[in-house]
Amino acid sequence: MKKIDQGLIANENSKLEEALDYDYAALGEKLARDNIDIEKLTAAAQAFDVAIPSWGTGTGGTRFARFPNEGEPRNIFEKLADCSVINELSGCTSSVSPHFPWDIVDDFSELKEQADAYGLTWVAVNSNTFQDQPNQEVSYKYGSLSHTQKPNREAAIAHNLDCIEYGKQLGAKSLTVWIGDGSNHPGQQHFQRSFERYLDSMSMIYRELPDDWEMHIEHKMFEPAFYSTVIQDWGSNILAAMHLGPKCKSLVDLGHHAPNTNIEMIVSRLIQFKKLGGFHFNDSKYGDDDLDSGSIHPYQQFLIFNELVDAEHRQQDEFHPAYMLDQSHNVTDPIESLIISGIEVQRSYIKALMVNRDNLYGYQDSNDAIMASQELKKAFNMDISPILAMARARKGAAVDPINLYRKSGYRQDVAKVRFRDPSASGSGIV
Ligand code: PSV
Ligand code: MN
Repeated sequence: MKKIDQGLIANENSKLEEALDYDYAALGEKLARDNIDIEKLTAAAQAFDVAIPSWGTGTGGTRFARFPNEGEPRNIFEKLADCSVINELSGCTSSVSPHFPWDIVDDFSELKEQADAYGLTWVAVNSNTFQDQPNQEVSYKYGSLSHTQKPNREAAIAHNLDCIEYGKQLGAKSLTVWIGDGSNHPGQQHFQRSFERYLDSMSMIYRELPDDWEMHIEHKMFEPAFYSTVIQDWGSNILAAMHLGPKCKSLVDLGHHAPNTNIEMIVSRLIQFKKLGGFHFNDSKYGDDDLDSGSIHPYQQFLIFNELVDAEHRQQDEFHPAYMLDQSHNVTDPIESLIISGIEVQRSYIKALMVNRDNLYGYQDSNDAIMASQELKKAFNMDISPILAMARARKGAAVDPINLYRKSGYRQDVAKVRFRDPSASGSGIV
């Protein structure tokens, strides 16, 4: 089942076919001079996939305001429909990551069937213990899994166990835990005791994890807690993951670090110790800005993929990181931002595949700093757009996705039926 008219895609693609063939052939010749087979890169682009967060399809906002778009999804079924549009046009986003309780439904089998019909799969389930729900008996105001009081910790543990049950019904295989726990004032929280309480709570969840599941921990330096967070950086993250066991790994959200942090090096360390669980891709200028992937620091994103491709090349053990976008779209149509972002992440991956690893290792061993950095820059500076466009064309996706999306009139069509209470805040990250 498709949301975008297949005839429209075929028709629009055919108008661009001749120019694409020409550009693709020219790039193929250029790459062949460096012994790079363009067909291998195109096949890799076709196989590449990055998951969409269900909450990313709603309009985001800040603590000051949220300006909802017309026709934004009101429930997980509508979010799923938008995810299908993103995948139909980008050809590289065939999985969806749900967030609970936002995405709870009465009948998960119906939700699974709907995703199956779109050709989408469910990945990592996300728990939410950073917000109180209506009628919740205990509050997360002062924390959840690390709360000083047992009933509050128990509620957070129980919610995570529920998330595993929902995920099982959807066919997901991992639980991602991000908590808002932390403090706003020096002295407010005992650092060691709060971490101990967190580890105790997490071990109760870990114990219930199905054998073929993984648990991913997401660190974040600040926000909503502004002085300290319980899992503030990759150090606390990997310590917790090592403490909990082999099924627990660290997840890197690009926006959750101090500006100028060498994230690619963190990635390398996590790979080395078999603790890299996955990514939340986004971009950032100042903090956890949740901007579109590759829109601010495309070279950083490439350097991260350079580490990932290097691990693939070395056939690193236990290396199967999960890729997902995690962004907040405050002023754009989320469908457009997510299409572009998925393709930008795919672009970084393909460019990293173009690095000649033997040359690079040689330059590193002979301490040739200039040539080593040029080897990376050469790949980064190459415009590989024809490869990505060809990969989309071959998958029946759109050669020019944004133009096609606008021509489809999808947003205008859903706006006619998706009425919502204008005072509702919605379930985006606000
Ligand atoms: C909040 O910063 C956050 O972006 C975390 O990264 C989570 O992954 C996401 O929200 C959803 O809980
Ligand atoms: Mn995240």
